[in-house]
Amino acid sequence: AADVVTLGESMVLLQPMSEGPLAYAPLFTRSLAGAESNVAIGLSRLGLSVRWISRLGADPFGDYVLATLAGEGVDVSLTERDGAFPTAVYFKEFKGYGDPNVYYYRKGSAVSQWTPDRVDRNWFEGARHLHVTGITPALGPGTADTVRKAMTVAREMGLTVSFDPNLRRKLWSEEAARETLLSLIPLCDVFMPGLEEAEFLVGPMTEEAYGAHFLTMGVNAVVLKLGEEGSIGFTSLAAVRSKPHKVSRVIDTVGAGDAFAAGFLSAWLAEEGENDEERLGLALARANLMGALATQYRGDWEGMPKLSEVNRMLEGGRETTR
Ligand code: KDG
Repeated sequence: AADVVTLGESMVLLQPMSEGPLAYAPLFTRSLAGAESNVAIGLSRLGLSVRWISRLGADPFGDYVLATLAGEGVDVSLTERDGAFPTAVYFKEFKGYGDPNVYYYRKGSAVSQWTPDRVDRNWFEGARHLHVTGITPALGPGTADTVRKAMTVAREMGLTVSFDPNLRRKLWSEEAARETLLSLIPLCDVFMPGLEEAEFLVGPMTEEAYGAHFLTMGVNAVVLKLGEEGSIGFTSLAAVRSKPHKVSRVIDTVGAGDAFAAGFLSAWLAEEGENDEERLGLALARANLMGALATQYRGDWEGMPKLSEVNRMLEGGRETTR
């Protein structure tokens, strides 16, 4: 049985080998992207058993996505193939400064066809936790209700649920994003927005006020990601601020939030019996480290560490390299 279930769309990622306008990029490397599968890989490397639920085209790119995730030890056995709709594709454009631009080719993808009647109790059988993000609800006419149903069924079956709003402005209008994301918050136990996402959802507030606001929406833990400033977590009993893990240079921030989520959830689930302050502190420290390490590589997930590396780094140990 899986410890954690996650569901969402994964895409084939094509990254130019050179910086500069995508229009003139002649050569690409191929990899895998997708917020939820990034979390799945991160958790798997940290030693949890993870099931990833999705839909893929019955095409070679779908084969590639499945093979890559299976190779990372993620259970892909409940993912459906669809002969009528393709696996999605996505490009990054590196400008040489700041975050990359992204271009999605995912309208009409297999996941965009998801409808709530596909949600199956088998997905959650034997699992403890479901992780979802605000990307899936933006992908098609039935996908928001699919996520809503998945969260509801998972909770009925006794799983806890985490929700990362993962606002992707290229996928939907501001109004639709705000309304839908807000409506999903009361269905989760752990809500993990970035500071900008919190502001987008409920307007400008102090960090403490965001914590209090989302707790009153029915969430048990609020985890606010502060980027280079680290993170801060809130429950009704504790508020814990955690220092960032410093890195000397940032290569690519895409995927950092997913690594953060994997780090947080792995420790949060492991420390279930602990008091809130201790539990938040351990989970945030691991989350900050994972998020920082993910910025050191161009790909979303390739740089995610294994549990032994995480433990060594958190304990300040040295790495034997030769
Ligand atoms: O969080 C990283 C994701 O943004 C990336 O992997 C692609 O899933 C993706 C998306 O929809 O942006």
